[in-house]
Order: sequence, then C-alpha cells, then structure tokens
Amino acid sequence: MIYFLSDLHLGASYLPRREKEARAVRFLEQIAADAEEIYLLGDILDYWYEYRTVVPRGFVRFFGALARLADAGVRITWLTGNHDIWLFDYLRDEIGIRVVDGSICPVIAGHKFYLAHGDRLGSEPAGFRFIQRLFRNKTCQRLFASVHPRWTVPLGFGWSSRNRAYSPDAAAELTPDMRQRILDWAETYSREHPDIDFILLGHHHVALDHRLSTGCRLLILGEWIYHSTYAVFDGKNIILSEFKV
Ligand SMILES: [Mn+2]
Repeated sequence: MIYFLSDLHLGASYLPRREKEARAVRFLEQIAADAEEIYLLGDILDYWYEYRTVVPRGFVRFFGALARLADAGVRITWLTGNHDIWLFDYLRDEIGIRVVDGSICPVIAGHKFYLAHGDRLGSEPAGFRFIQRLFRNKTCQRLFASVHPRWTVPLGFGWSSRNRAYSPDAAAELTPDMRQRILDWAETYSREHPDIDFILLGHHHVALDHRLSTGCRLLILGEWIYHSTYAVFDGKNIILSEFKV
C-alpha cells in the first residue's frame, strides 16, 4: 500500500502538541503492517529550520516512528510545504527520507501521479509568492541561519501559528472562489499532461476527491488539525480515508 498525507502542522502553538504527535505516531505504527511507500505532502511540521550542526527541539517520537518505518524498508518521500520549507539534509542523513522541494511525478504500479504540496500552483496572491521566493533564497537563508536560534526559532513558530486558533469543532472549508481556481488549474494541468492519472495536493486543508473532465482524479489530502485524513493507493484504486484511532 502507498500512503499519502499532508498538513499535520506538528508543533503548532494552537494545537495540543503531545496529542497530535501521538496520533501521527499511532497512524505510522498502524500502517507499518502494509506500507511499502509513504509520501508526506508538506506542512508536516508547522515550523522547522535546521542548521548545519543544530536542529530545533521536539518531534522526537514522530521522527522515531518514521525512522522505524525507514529501517523496515518503507520508502519515505517528504515534499516540503510552505511551513516546513527548511528541511535540508538532516532527515535524509539521519532517517533516509527523500526530501524534495517542489513537485514530482512518480509512476506507481503503472499509474502516473502528480504530487505537490499545492502552494505554488500559480494562483496564489503576489505577496505570498514573494515571501515564498524570499524564504527559498540561499542568501536570505544564510543570513537567517547566522542569527542565533534563541531568537529565530520562537519567531518562526510564532509566525507559522499566526492568525490561527484551534477549535476542535471547526471545519476547514475552501471558499467557492478558491475551489474553482484549484479545479481550473487541475483541468488545465490534466489536459496538458494526459498521462497523469492522479493529481494529489495538500495545503488547502480540505479533503476533496474530484474526477476531472479528462478522467484524471484530483485528490486534496485534507489535514490533521481537525480531521486526520490520508489517501491510500493499493495499486489499482486510491481512496481518501480518515484515521480515527
Ligand atoms: Mn501549506
């Protein structure tokens, strides 16, 4: 089985930290029975910045669960999102995770996938795009990394959690306008790439399974803030599901 999930936002100050990490670990332990491959589609961590010799505190049990899977031979790919941009080589070297900045198109059991976090499809506001470019700029990264983490790590966590409040009853929703923009993008992409069978995205915090006019399916993976949704592919079919344990 191939598993896809995104937007856990682990470490977010508005989330019950231990509880959310424990749930992610239970999920990884459960899928260990049949997982061949796992794709993490970004924003798994709410904030992360690794230095050449130093990493932030936390996420020990989550990283441990990933490490156990990797050691058991499960291939893990982590596409960075707009919150966990600054994963560099630490998890690659320590755990064996393939970390990718951008989109990939793997062929799995004869089916071609387009996988991306979904924050860089072209329909984002100009301000957001500018900041994302700045965040990925090597010089800016070097400058940022030269400031003592005593200041930058709290700043990073604060920035990542801004304008969010956690309420267990709230449901994530896309505005009709946003939904239409994503569907339009997917229709165009699918027409231009007729070999793609499945488009999988994160980022939008809604679970969506939509068949495009080309026959290609668009799945948005949801989130682990209110629900705990993921997609699983058995080689023929892919379904969106919710982890409830
Ligand atoms: Mn995102």
